Amino acid sequence: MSILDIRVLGDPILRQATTPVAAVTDELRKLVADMFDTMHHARGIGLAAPQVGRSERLAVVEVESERFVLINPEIVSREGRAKGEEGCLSIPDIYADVERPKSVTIRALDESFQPYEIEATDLLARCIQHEIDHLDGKLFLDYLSVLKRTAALAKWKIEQGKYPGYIRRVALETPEELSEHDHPEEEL
Ligand code: K1U
Ligand code: ZN
Repeated sequence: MSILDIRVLGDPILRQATTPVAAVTDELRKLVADMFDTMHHARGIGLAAPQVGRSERLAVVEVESERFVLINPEIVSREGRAKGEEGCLSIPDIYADVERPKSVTIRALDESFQPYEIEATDLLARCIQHEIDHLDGKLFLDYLSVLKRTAALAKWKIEQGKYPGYIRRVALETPEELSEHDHPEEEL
């Protein structure tokens, strides 16, 4: 198992579109396992390939012990609207409410390259949409009002000094540093 470094806001890879996965190889299977390990270690509920410096259209999600490997995912339908708090492992310590569809149906391939479809709601739907956004070079900050985005970027300007080269070495973060990310002092 390997804990991968996480790219943070400012790394151009987070703004680039990804490339569809053509086949599942042993290397891809190892990447998926490492992404789950990295997500667990960083105490996240999702992680997309660009966040670990990769350009494949691939993400992992685990919400309430339900885990999904999303290869080449697409949203096929959306329903309702809901506001909820979001954070991002690539923008540590910044949290904000984001409005998105409450439920989505998605189609993707699993780790065995088998197609599946799921209908997700609430936090699972939010997390899946957040991860698919990563695969399209989009971040949750893009949904904020100019005022809230400006406040978030001002806070990030201070925070980003902790991440030289836009790299967050989660494997080296202390338990105290990891739990600091879990407790937002204030939401934007
Ligand atoms: O992709 C990522 O950056 C992971 C991100 C996923 C996510 C969290 C919350 C809403 C939508 C998507 C995280 O796991 S951030 C850390 C986290 O566990 C969390 C933060 C706020 C609310 C709930 C969970
Ligand atoms: Zn994110």
